[in-house]
Amino acid sequence: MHRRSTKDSATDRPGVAGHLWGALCGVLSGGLTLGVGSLVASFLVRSSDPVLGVGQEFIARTPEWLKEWAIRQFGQSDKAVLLGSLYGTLVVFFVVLGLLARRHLRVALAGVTVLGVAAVGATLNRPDATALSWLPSTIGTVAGALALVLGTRALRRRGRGPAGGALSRRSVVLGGVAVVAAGSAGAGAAVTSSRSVAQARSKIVLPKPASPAPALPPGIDTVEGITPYVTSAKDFYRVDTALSVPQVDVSSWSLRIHGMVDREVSVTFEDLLAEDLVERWTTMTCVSNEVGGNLVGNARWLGVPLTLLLDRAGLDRDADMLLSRSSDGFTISTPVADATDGRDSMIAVGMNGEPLTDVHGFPARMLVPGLYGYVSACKWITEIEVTRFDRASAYWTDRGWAREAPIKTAVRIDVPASFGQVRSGATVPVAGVAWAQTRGISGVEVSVDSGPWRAAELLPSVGKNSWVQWTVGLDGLEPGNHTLRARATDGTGQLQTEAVAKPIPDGSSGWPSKLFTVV
Ligand SMILES: Nc1nc2c(c(=O)[nH]1)N[C@H]1C(S)=C(S)[C@@H](COP(=O)(O)O)O[C@H]1N2
Ligand SMILES: [Mo]
Repeated sequence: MHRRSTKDSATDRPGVAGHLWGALCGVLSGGLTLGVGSLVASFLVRSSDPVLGVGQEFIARTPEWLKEWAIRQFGQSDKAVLLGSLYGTLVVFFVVLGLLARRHLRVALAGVTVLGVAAVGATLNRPDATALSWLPSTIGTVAGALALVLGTRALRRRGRGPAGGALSRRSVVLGGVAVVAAGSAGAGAAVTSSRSVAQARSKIVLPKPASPAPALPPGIDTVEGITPYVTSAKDFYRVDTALSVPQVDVSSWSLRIHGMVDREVSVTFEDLLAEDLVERWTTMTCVSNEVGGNLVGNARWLGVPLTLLLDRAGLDRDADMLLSRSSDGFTISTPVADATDGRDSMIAVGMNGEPLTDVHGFPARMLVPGLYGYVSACKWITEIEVTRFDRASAYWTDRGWAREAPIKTAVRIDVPASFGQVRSGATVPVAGVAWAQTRGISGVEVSVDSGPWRAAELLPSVGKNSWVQWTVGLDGLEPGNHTLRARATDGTGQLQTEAVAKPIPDGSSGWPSKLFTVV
């Protein structure tokens, strides 16, 4: 009895050093689980990465209001925040397991196993899962469990903390090296894959369009602080469900059009470039854009007219929906009527004179002017299934967003800045952008402190599918706080609605306002 209790005293009450060792053991085990998992995943399918799998599953199961909140709160960094909190949770989880392992190794092992099973489930649930998707999480879990067993054994054998012996110290170093090696090999493989895609992309020479876009007219971008008329790919907003940007191998890529068609059509990237390409200015907008928000951008897109490909396939007259699918299994439903009514719908391969960037859908994406992105703009597109709304549905429409989602007339005030200060006595410049794709903008008006509406000047535009910049100077404002409001009228003479609506289910509405101070 006496002997046992002396032995136990070392493992039961190991002091701070022992706790640290336990926690470290847990972190090493976690690092190995994830590192080895990622490493194996990088050799099989990127999407079978345990963390990405769990993250994607997490996104898919997150309630709508929380997702909305995250996008509003963190904007473009929503994915970084998600991954960060996922890693944080995992670190805490493994520290707890490491501390538990000392006395309840079985419980700790059960914990690792539960996590492993969850990761396997999540990766198998991915739309692009393969027959081997379960493997990375499984091997990672085995590695993590092994680390936990060995680490705990080492501790028990020494009966002391890591300060107690060279073996412990060596195993810490070894474990650490293994984690770093596995992790960096996994990361390295991911970098290599995105590099080879970047390299393939840099070799692409886009042909001159058979039908070019109009040149930019003089007189745009003339107001300081106004949104640049052309949005660069770098500054273009990004919205998608992909935790890691899909890296598509362009040499094996193809787009297949099938379903309710006379004949299936399959085109490679080379096939697309060999067609007569059209180039068009189009402003894209996300349905999640709030009034005054920046999930909107204007670019010069190069691509193959969608109707050319659809005509080749021959649509069944009963078909009313195009179901696009991306390389990562995301789906988008587009009404056939909108896509084929003569607007410049295309399968785009170029943006502002360059091939698409990976973030914006390389090698090809769909574009239908006048429809919010989630019902039109499938990135990394690989498939268009011609079908019917009563037979199929898509990712966001399954989650409560509208089936029909034409872009609503909208205006944004860019100048003055929110809560900006302007000098009294001088003319106050006011400026912004307005859009009503397919209808165009015929006027923008502003009003200060609920005073009379004043017409703004519209700067030149390149067409109805692109936004227009507007500006107006305000004189004689008293020092103090002021509220500015704006409203636009579309090309059909319809004033944009004052009714305030949230983004869900079919886009926000309402007149934007801005507070500024004359000092
Ligand atoms: N494959 C894929 N395509 C997608 C999405 C996505 O999540 N996955 N999001 C859509 C949404 S909601 C919008 S608003 C646009 C955004 O395109 P961008 O990121 O190039 O601006 O892409 C659309 N296409
Ligand atoms: Mo969107």
